[in-house]
Amino acid sequence: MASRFSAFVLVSCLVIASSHVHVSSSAHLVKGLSWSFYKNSCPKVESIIRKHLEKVFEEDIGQAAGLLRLHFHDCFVQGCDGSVLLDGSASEASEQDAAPNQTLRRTAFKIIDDLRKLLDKKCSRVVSCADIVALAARDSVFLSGGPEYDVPLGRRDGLTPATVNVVLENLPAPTENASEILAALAKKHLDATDVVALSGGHTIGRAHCAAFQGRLYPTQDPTMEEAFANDLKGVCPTTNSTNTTVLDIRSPNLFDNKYFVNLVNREGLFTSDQDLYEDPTTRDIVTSFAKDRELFFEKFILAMTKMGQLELLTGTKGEIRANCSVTNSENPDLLASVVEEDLESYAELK
Ligand code: HEM
Ligand SMILES: *[C@@H]1O[C@H](CO)[C@@H](O)[C@H](O)[C@H]1NC(C)=O
Ligand SMILES: *[C@@H]1O[C@H](CO)[C@@H](O)[C@H](O)[C@H]1NC(C)=O
Ligand SMILES: *[C@@H]1O[C@H](CO)[C@@H](O)[C@H](O)[C@H]1NC(C)=O
Ligand SMILES: *[C@@H]1O[C@H](CO)[C@@H](O)[C@H](O)[C@H]1NC(C)=O
Ligand SMILES: CC(=O)N[C@H]1CO[C@H](CO)[C@@H](O)[C@@H]1O
Repeated sequence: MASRFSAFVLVSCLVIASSHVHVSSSAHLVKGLSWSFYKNSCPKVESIIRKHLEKVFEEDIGQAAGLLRLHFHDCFVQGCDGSVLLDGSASEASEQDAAPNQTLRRTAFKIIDDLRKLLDKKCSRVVSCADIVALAARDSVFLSGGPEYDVPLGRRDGLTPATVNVVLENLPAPTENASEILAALAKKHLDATDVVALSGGHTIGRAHCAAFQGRLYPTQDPTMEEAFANDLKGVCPTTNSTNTTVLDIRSPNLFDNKYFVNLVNREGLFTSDQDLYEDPTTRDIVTSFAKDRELFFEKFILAMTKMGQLELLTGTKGEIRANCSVTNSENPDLLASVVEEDLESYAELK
């Protein structure tokens, strides 16, 4: 397949070359998705999102990691339907109240809301929150130095928040070993290459001590490189520490293949990371990505495209949410504007 990936560091990405990669002309698309979904209804959707995120990341490139993770959580729980964005109602615990979700960055939700408003101003309410999240994840990869690629669009927003149990069942834990991670992702029709490539998302971003302290206390995980383990003990001096550290010690803010180099050197942060190298099932894939950045990029794009099509709502299913954190039927502003419209037409009739 044609693979002209472009990797720009943030400073040089003002010049965006025409190097979009269609994953493959034969890539399987879920019915209802298309490469040019908003061509007529919101032709500038991608440049509006890209421009806004360039500004956001100039201030804080860490936000890119938050947005990439948001898309992963959205897709794994009830499919990529924007349900990760829904606020919990008082009566029912939602996706946002479940444990693995507690470390999603608040700012990521704010950025999606800001994009929602920007797009509504330019195009009226046609772009789904789920598509905004998918495009924001793609831009996060690209603007952090990763590959450029096209995202098929046409996702619709879900009507139901996920319960805590659904979240826990669907999101793997960082304490799991490779065979558990492989089994969890196989349920999503992702194979070993997809699992290793997607885990490469940990080439940017941060983690809280709680996610990996079990590898330090009470006994140190013997697979951990010694100096690396000592550094981590400095970050998390006790099991109660609320500190954070970077996921990729070699190049924390750059989307590259150094995450895999870390694994080969036994400097992976989570058990779920490091065990991809320890387990013979995935070791060769890790090594091949550590040696070949372009190969990683190619497989990452394929896996992201698969992940981005998990259990979608398309066509007339679901809705286009006016406010990404609340369904339209529960949106007080929408109810108010409907009332206003009704009053106006009533006035016209008189
Ligand atoms: C394979 C199973 C996975 C597990 C067990 C896992 C687990 C975690 C955990 C525990 C954190 C740290 C959260 C914190 O403490 O703040 C994290 C962060 C992150 N994950 Fe994953 N993850 C997985 C897959 C993925 C995938 C598929 C992606 C995207 C392609 C991804 C992207 C990220 C990013 C970018 C961060 C950093 C977030 C930030 O800086 O705010 N992860 N992950
Ligand atoms: C992975 O973890 C599961 C659950 O703790 C355990 O049963 C299994 O033996 C582990 N697999 C390997 C290869 O260590
Ligand atoms: C947090 O980690 C840094 C190193 O990244 C360390 O210097 C600092 O002491 C840690 N803070 C706490 C409260 O443990
Ligand atoms: C955690 O914090 C509590 C109270 O703040 C303290 O009593 C306990 O010793 C701490 N545990 C560890 C392992 O440091
Ligand atoms: C969206 O809904 C949330 C929750 O109801 C609310 O807090 C927020 O202000 C709303 N945002 C906008 C832009 O109306
Ligand atoms: C229970 C809880 O705190 N869940 C959080 C998950 O996602 C967002 C971002 O941090 C929070 O708003 C939720 O409160």
